[in-house]
Amino acid sequence: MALNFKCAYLTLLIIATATAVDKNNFKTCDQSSFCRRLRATKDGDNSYVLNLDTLHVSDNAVEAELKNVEADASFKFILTSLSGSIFRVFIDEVKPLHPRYQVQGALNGEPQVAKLEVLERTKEKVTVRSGDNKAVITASPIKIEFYKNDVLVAVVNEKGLFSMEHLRTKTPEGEGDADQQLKEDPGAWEENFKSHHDSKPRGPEAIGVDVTFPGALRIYGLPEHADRLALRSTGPGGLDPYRLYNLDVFEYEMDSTMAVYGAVPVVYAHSDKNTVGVFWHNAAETWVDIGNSKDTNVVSSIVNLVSGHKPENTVDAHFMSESGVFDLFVLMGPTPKDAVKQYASLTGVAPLPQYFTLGYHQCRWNYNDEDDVINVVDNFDSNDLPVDVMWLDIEYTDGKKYFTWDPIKFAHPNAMITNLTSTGRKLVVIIDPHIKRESGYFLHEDCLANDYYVKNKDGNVYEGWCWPGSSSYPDLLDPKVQDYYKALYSLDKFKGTTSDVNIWNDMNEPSVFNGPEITMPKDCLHHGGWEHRHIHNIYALLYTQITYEGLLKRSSDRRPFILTRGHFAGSQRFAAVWTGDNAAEWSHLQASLPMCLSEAVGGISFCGADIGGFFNNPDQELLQRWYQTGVWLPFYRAHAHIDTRRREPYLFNEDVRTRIRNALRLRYTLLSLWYTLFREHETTGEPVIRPLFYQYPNDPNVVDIDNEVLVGSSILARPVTESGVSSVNVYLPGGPDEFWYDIEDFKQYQGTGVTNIPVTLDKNPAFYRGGSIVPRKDRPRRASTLTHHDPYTLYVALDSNKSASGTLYVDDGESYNYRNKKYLYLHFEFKDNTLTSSLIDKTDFPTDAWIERVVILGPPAKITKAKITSKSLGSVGLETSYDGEGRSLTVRKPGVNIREPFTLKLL
Ligand code: NBV
Repeated sequence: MALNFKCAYLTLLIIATATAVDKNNFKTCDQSSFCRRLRATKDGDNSYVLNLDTLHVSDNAVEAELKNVEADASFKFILTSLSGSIFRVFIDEVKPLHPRYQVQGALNGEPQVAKLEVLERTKEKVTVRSGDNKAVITASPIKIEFYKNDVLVAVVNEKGLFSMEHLRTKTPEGEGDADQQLKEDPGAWEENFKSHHDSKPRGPEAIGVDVTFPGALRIYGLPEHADRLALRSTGPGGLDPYRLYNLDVFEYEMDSTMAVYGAVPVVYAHSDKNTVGVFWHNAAETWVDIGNSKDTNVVSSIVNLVSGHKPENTVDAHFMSESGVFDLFVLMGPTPKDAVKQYASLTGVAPLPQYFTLGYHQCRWNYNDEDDVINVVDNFDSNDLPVDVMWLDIEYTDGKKYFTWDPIKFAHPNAMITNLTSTGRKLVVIIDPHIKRESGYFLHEDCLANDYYVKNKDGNVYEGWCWPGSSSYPDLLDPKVQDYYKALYSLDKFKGTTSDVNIWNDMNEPSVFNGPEITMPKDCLHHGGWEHRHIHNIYALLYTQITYEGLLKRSSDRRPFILTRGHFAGSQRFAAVWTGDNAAEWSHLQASLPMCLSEAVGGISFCGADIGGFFNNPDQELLQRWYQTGVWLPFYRAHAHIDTRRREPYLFNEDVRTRIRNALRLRYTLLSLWYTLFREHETTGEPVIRPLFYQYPNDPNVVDIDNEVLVGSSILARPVTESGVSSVNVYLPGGPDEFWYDIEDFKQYQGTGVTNIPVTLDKNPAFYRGGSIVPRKDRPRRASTLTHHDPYTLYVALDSNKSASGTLYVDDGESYNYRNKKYLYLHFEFKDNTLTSSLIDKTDFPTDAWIERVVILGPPAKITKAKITSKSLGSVGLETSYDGEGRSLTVRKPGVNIREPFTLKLL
């Protein structure tokens, strides 16, 4: 056993220091029997027919029997109208041999239904309407067309790729089975991959369907992939389908459709006229083929160019899952904002995080001991580098036994934490799901004694290899396990911790070093008799939900902070995500933007990438650029592999240190903007960071741009992610009337497209949008927790009408008091040379924070002074001054507490 463990560990270290993914460890579609089968379905080859004689209409839904006429299998079809412009199509077998799995936990409660009426009904078709949405259901073969304002926007099963393999009993040689493909597929009833055997006790049970989006130019979504934001065309002979199967992929490769740690099965098909989304609610292994007519019609586009005829572009997605019921949501848009909000209405939003979580996080595998942790913070302080959070990776534990501390290196966790928190900092520690099978380890003993572990196919406790050696895994589907596990976070159980300790959930795909594709065998068994294959993609979701509820139980008035690697639709309700084990390479820095933008439209705004790159050592240029780029992603954490050189920013020469300090300071000046955006995300579902297509949906030129990121709607950043460049092209959207102001020198640009911006190592282009008001805290501090009473500077970036508006959200930054109206939500408006501040909600929050400056960009000419009027100040004259080039006008010391509504007039 010990020898085995050593071997596994050594293999892992070898893999861990390799430079490229070992593709042999992971399946291609061709190596997966169900993907092969469904992908081979021929267009139009469809034997599924709705029996409209059985149609039943209710206030919100239509139901009918669906038949596979070749196989004589019966299904129940339900189309429901949901509030907020969403349709749901649900199909299950009428009398399945075994129940088919319906996903738990991704939806944020049962969706609200909406009224639906039948407009027309014939033998072949039923047309239903809900608001300005229409669905036309054709019976033979089944097809559903979706119309927004009478424009066709999506068709389910246009190509006839719908397939739902009904559960069946195995007969010798597939005798009597009408499905030829199944008869011929050697992997249908059991399957091998490398040395792994999948016993498939229920046999084939795959489902698939195509959705076509007429008129769409691009399709986005399906995080997580290390790929561009706009999904590329895949197909037999070309790229493998985008794969959604949470996997621990070492040194994942760029520009790839391979699965990595997370799986969010939502897509948005977008054109400059319309956006429509599809959420494929399925927790099993899923592959999605993408088609875009722009990639396939090369010949016809040449012909069309000559003839002057421009056919409509079309994209399509072919969803293929190994098991489960058919449960598909159509998000009717019509704008990206609508569709993303519709998705949020189904799967939920991220609750407002604690303020400090938006500051800078310092991590490494590993900080060696308690002194190391404290020294790092001291060094940050003595170098004037802000940091909010220190992180501990797996080596803090006693022999990789989670919920314990190394008795020598971390013998006094309480003292260490007190030391840390006395400087305003927090701690995050890692907790992984694999449990060391060591007698005497309380967690293992409890799980064994209470039958809490996942079982193998024979019903015995499943054993796999992970960091601690031989390990077993909690069966998260079992409510008893959930309760038990939640309680582990209480302060009397997880000794040495305090309410200032937050949690990092890693390896929760789950990662199993000796398992098929480094994960759990699909025929492992969970509570309720479900096989792992049915629930694989929600294991991480359940794990973080338990952590979240555990932390809430532990400290009921602190908003939990959790970082998770594995994730699924709905994970945003519990945790932030990061892009896992990236590498210190420029391509990985570049990928951090599309990867997080894709997560953001997939509902998961709180995303970041390891600053510096996890594997290998970044050179100084890359490291600096990474710190500068990370400023613009919601989660800002540096992290490094155990084999890398130490790279805390204070270890570099003064030039490098200064640039990193400037990046960190810039981030800290903008924390109130990030915080306001997170609050607005919680109330509206709008993503905190946004791709250009989201904010400028009518501009067809932005559909492929994914090296720029919008922070809310007010800042556009185009980080420098290339080495050795002296200028970068920035696409500034919005047209000639949209102004953009460089955030450093306030130079004004028009939104007329590509602009070349000179850069140095100190410069990372970012712009305020004219028309926005951005509140900042410009006084440098050591940690965000020390800034609560600091004054604000309002940056008022004027649009072409010389007006602007913005918001600011303020509360105590940590508790739930904000849910009892203890907050301030302010609206700022500038027009007719007057800035006003008012409360949006009738709430209050005591604060000493005041406004120390107003900086107006693109200011009116000839202003000589200003006057502020408020209840407590009365009317007070203020000094103003233009900067040298007249790009900005500063109003000094308005001095008003932000709680107070005021009017500030330029004179
Ligand atoms: O816990 C060690 C690492 C962690 O530092 C990293 O961030 C995770 O993504 N963990 C993976 C385990 C294995 C890394 C090779």
